[in-house]
Amino acid sequence: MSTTGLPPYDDTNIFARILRGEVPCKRVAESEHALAFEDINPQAPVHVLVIPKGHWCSFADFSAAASEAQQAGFWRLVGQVAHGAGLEESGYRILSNMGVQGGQEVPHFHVHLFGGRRLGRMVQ
Ligand code: IU
Repeated sequence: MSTTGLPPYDDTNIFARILRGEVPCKRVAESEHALAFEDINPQAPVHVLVIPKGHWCSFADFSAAASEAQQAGFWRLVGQVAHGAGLEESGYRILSNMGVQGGQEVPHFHVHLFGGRRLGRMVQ
């Protein structure tokens, strides 16, 4: 068990299976370093998940262990998806739940991108 409360990376998790093409997704964008797809249970008119192409359980792992190129490539795609969805004028939110206490359910690092409506305060 890691300090995040998550077990070590397990490549049978659902996002790893999506990355391998074993499970379908509604793809929004893709780059060498990351894949963006629609959340299956959207919480806003735009709700996209962006995941890195690598084996990182959480933001803690990704930020500590991914290369500079991997991190830059990942965040570049997050920005491109927000731009591509036309959200820059209205605004949007990016969020990553980190670890069990942070509410993370899928143990492959991901960022949520929300937009398309006025977003309320969300820390509970
Ligand atoms: P979390 O940050 O780990 O709590 O969010 C996981 C998200 O993954 C959540 O919003 C789910 O709706 C979403 N999701 C998905 O898009 N496709 C799936 O097959 C599964 C979860 I399982």
